[in-house]
Amino acid sequence: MDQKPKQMPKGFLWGAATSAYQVEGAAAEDGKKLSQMDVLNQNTGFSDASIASDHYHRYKEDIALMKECGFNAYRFSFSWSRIFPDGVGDVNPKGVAFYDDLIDELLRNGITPVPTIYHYDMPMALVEKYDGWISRQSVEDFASYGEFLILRYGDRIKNWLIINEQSIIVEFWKKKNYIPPKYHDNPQIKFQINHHMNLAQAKVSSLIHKYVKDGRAGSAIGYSPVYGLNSSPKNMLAMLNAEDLKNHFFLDIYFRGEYAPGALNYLKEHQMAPVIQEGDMEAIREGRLDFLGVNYYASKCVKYPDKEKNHLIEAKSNLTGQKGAMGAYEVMPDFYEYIKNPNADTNDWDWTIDPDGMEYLLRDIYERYRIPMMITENGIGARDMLEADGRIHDDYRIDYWKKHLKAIHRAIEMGVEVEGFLPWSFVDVLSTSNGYQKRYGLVYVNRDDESPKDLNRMKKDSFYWYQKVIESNGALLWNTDPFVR
Ligand code: BGP
Repeated sequence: MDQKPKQMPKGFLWGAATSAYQVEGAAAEDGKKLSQMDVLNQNTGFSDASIASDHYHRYKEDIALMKECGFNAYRFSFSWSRIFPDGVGDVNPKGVAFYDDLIDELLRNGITPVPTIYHYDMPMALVEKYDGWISRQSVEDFASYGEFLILRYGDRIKNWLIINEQSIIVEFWKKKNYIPPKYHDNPQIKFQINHHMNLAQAKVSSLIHKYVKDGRAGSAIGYSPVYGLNSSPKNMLAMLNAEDLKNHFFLDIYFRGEYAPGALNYLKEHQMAPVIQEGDMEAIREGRLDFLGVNYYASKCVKYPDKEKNHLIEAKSNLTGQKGAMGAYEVMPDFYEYIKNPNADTNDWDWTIDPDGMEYLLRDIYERYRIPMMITENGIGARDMLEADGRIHDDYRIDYWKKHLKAIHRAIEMGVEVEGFLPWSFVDVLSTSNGYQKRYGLVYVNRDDESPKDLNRMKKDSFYWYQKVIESNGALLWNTDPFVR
């Protein structure tokens, strides 16, 4: 038996993640104009994005906390409308200076910046001008925005995540995009948007390769391994169908420069395939990515659609946090139907808790594409309680991350290249569906949906635990002493 103590490989990136509209606040300050997310988050019944976690004003305090925790990396996203308030044209010097300062402060503290260029927040000006991603003009405008970032910050940033969670943008296309109502009944639009994003991402990837010395282009995919309900041949086929449309459909583009044929043909049969122009696939092939950021929260389970449900049904989130209150499970007719996995536990918002899924997906993706990966999101949303003594006892989060980190380590033992762990989230942020009711952070932000209160930062128990995990480069995960966790 190999008695070498278990830990993560040398040089492993340890940190956490956030995104601009969910953490920064200052949504209309210092020259920034609104993004589609700032607008979509108004009047939801939850908090909006105008203050969020006030990171725009508190980034130095936040970076000091990252350093205290031992981070050597941090994933954040640029806000397009802070840099270009109208999406194109005049640049906003104060916005550019904010990211200069943020990046320099990270570097001064020994923390490698891992930025995302686009995390759902298309400038509202471009939505008003030409319906945002629905127009092909978005490809050129995104490339200009990306080029600006690369030329400005490329001397300090090597690893670029270009687009966050294209798969989720397709699945929740009306929630992750401001879609004018006239398109709402046309599901082809979501695959057209996706095609434009594929082109935009490929262009920016080519620019990274052109301008950044040793630069690497990546993307953060929202990824769920799909399990079949059981060994019934039809259900196994449904599993393959869902893997094709929900996973290979994106990763085949990123790493092979082509659409997964099964998924594309299915979309053609159902009049949902994107319009692909001459030269598009060449551009996509040229812009293939170098690494993958994996956002993993939950696995999915499917069966072949029941007769009475065999029609297009779009996914809807659980908005109340009452287990079982899922809005709707997605159905693609004659292809698959999402269902609750009868063999796995869930959190209060019906997200499956499945650490084995982490090992499964890492090995599965590596088998298919042989690419390096980093975990760019992973975490558990919960209603954290601030106790009278100012502590937050989030044992469930420690347990969740401990199991997922062990699964990552197992995948590494099996030969998968995993370069880092940047879980969701660093401080509590505005949830995409549930405001501040659902929290993910290592650091509590003292606010709720009703009031921003004092926005003070408080370290949760998971912060102290993670600090020790990082210090030991993961070895602590295998410590069996009940007094050490
Ligand atoms: C991912 C997003 C993040 C984040 C997270 C948690 O899909 O990239 O932006 O919010 O999910 O989701 P939610 O906030 O909906 O609980």
